Amino acid sequence: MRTFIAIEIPAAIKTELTKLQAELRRTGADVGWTNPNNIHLTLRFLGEIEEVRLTELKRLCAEIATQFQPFTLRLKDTGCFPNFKQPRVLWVGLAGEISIAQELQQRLEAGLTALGFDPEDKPFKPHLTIGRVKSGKNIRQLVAKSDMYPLPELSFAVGEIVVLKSELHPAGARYTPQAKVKLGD
Ligand code: 2AM
Repeated sequence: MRTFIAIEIPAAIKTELTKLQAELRRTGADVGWTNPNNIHLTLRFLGEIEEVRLTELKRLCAEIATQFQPFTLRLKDTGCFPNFKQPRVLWVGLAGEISIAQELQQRLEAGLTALGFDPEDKPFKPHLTIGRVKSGKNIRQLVAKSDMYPLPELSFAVGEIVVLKSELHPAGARYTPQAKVKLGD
């Protein structure tokens, strides 16, 4: 089962990101836009795991969730991976109590390693992926418009973490929550 651990974002934020996507679409760039309902903050991508491991994964998330109180994040800026010259992934960055998200991610990482999962080799870069660039068509316009876009600094409360199953379909990914654990419980 393809699995990851994430923070879900509220509908008001998705609405704002949909407006950003609509604006960037107008550049005519060749981008696979993330379905706004699928936009989330990934804390840890696990890839394929055996379904039996889900129980220990849920237990770990529940245990770590007790160590945190709800916190606040806000939309910050737009950007892309790996760089502006060759954008592949378009994202919206986050600010606010980001150090708490980082701490949460680090404790998850330590717990996952203790459970025998392979360590993550990439540094944690908190972001919301809004689209994936498919070709070089109109990328200059895309990057310029994304850079100039007046993104409102909307805040949202983070109150839980979610274990999600990811199924890849030609029409797009389908993410199904397997467990939701509230912070502070
Ligand atoms: P992304 O937001 O940067 O695309 C589900 O696929 C989630 O896990 C996505 O949010 C994706 O990040 C993240 N993820 C991290 N590493 C991944 C990988 N190697 N393959 C697929 N998704 C990955």
